[in-house]
Amino acid sequence: MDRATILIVDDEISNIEIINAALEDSYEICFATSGEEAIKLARTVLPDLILLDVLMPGMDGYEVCRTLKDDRLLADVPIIFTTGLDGLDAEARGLSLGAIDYVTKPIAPRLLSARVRNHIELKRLRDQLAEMAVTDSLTGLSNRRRLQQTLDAETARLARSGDWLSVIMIDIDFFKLFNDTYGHPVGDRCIAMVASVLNRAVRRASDLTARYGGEEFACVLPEAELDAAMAVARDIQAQVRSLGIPHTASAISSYVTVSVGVATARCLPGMAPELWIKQADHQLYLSKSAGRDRVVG
Ligand code: GH3
Ligand code: MG
Ligand code: MG
Ligand code: MG
Repeated sequence: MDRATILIVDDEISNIEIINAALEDSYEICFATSGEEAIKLARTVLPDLILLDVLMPGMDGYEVCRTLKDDRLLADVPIIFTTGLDGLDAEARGLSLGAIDYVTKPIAPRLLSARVRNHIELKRLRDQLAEMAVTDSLTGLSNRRRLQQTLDAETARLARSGDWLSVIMIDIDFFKLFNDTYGHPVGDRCIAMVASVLNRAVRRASDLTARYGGEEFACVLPEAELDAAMAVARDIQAQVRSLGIPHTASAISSYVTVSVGVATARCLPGMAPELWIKQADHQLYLSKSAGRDRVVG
């Protein structure tokens, strides 16, 4: 398991040294000596936890906390205030700003490392749950929820530059007959193998492969024009065929095949993400009508 990264923020180096000594054996540590520096560093390293001093010249800890909570990328990073200020008011204020815990100086190293360990563990579990909530368990591809989130985000982002977006829809041919012939468990394995083809064919980090429903899949390709998207789609179609999964009941082949629809358009402000899905689905329908095992774009 990767070591978690902790960002220590304190204007006094001696405090950083004490905290570092308590944690360095178990975690990757980075530190900042001002609020401004902390925010910059947090955006580049995306820490798993932040230990944040309250009293600092310039931006104080409360202000840093507020800024981090407003940042989409950093809002979920747990923050523990470490401060010489004690008293109910200071603690309540820190917690009400969204900090997860509050420890007062002088730091008790054993107590601090125990609290940090618990919060890191909670963060891992939360990250795992969040990942599960957007992942299809049979194939490991994104599920429909992440597909929708990604489409929403990408259409909004690409509309600002008027850039291209392509969506590919893939559907396994005569799959009901496949299940009828080989049984549902073999059908599940077939779905998983087709999914692995998608992951091989779609390579850019910004691309997304998703299970849209039963034996249907979707790929989102930001900044891909029609030629690029068609090439990916043909690659998928050819690779599925060359998996060579027997399908004796298919009316068109001895092997499992897929039909593919491609939708490509420039993103413009106000265009709904559903347009791409609808269009790709329509092209997929044309591909089925034209005989299956082909790409229509
Ligand atoms: P077409 O070529 O027109 O796409 O025909 P088809 O039989 O593939 O289309 P249809 O949509 O009628 O059937 C899809 C089948 O996929 C029906 C359903 O039993 C099966 N299916 C859906 N989800 C799963 C799944 O998770 N596992 C398995 N094994 N089968 C599934
Ligand atoms: Mg201080
Ligand atoms: Mg279908
Ligand atoms: Mg089908």
